Amino acid sequence: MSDYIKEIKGFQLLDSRANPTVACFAVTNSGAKGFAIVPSGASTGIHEAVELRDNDSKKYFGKSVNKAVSNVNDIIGPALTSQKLSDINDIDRFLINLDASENKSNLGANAILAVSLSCAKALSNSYNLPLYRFIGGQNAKNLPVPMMNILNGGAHASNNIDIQEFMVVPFGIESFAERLRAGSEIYHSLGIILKKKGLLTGVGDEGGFAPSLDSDETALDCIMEAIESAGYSENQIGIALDVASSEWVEKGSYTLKKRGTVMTAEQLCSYYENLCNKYPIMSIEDGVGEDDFEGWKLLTQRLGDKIRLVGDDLFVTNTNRLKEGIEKGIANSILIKLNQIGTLSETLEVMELAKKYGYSNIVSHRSGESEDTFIADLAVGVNAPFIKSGAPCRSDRVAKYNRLLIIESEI
Ligand code: 2PG
Ligand code: MG
Repeated sequence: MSDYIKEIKGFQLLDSRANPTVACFAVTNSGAKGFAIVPSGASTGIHEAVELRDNDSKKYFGKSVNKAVSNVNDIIGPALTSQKLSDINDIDRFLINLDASENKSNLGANAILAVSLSCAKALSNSYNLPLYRFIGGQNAKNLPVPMMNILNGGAHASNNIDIQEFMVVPFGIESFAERLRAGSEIYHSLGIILKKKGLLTGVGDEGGFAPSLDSDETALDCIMEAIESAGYSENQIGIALDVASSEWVEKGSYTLKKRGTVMTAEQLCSYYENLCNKYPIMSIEDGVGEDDFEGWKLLTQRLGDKIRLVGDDLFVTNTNRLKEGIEKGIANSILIKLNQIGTLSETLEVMELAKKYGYSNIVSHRSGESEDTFIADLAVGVNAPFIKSGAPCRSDRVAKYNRLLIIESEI
């Protein structure tokens, strides 16, 4: 008889922002173990699966997750282990049915995901397989190109920059190790440049520098200078932006809060077109708001055949949302975040759908992270072309990149 999940134990741990998060330890009948810590977002999409928080203002400013942890220990654990399940798809289906809500609001997507991921790891250990092989079998062979967020703004930093993420993308470099080296050298060069200009080199939530600057375009100028001074060219390094514009939506238009600029979707599209003409931008994420389908149509018409238009808050790793997007012909790439949907199987399902319709999959961390490296194996398991895991700085971000270095040496 194949191995099955015998034991589940949930914990409340801390994430990289000193906020509580759910972790889970799973053990199989043969004694194979798996452990997972779930991440948490700051600029979350309104259509994401529900992250259960206690809202008890006396603890962790309302952010404790004791209820989600007790859902793991008192409800999910006893129910799941009595089933003796040995297949991750069956486990995830069981979890979805046990919760029985549309958006995992009963048990909490954080509780469910901790169980799903720890069970996947325990089962892969039981088969003696690296996680990426457990996920992708013999097909898993490509290392992703990292999108490294070296300058932080928006909801991830307390500077005056409205765009949330400025990422360098070493698309023209062969190995993962050399891509990471490029990211690290550009990151250090940027630090030196900012220091020379008398600017602050403290970092934001994802490890990128978080200086206050004259304009968001000045951030791009500094990054271009850093790429050049580190000795790289536009044939090797592109730029990706996550503008996270759902954060700007206000009364039918967009207010870039930090500078107080108000724009329509049409003006935003022109703004991006100008940026694309001036800088080697290869990708823009959440260029317009999560429910602004007209804006998305316009953006896709104007830039869809030139660069990647990535739906994060737009698609929230949800098959139904992606289907709707495909029907409407909007965007051409999808950001993949396990905790937006809440199980591994549903995440793999949406990635399969994206692949089928020519949307690129970009596996992503959250701004609140931990030492958990699941997304590195996920990216390799499905041969995702890109992974976004912050700057090559701070252990919560670097852990994923280091895991990819190890996988590269194995493959
Ligand atoms: C994003 C993410 C990760 P958050 O918007 O893409 O970079 O941020 O986890 O805060 O939603
Ligand atoms: Mg985003």
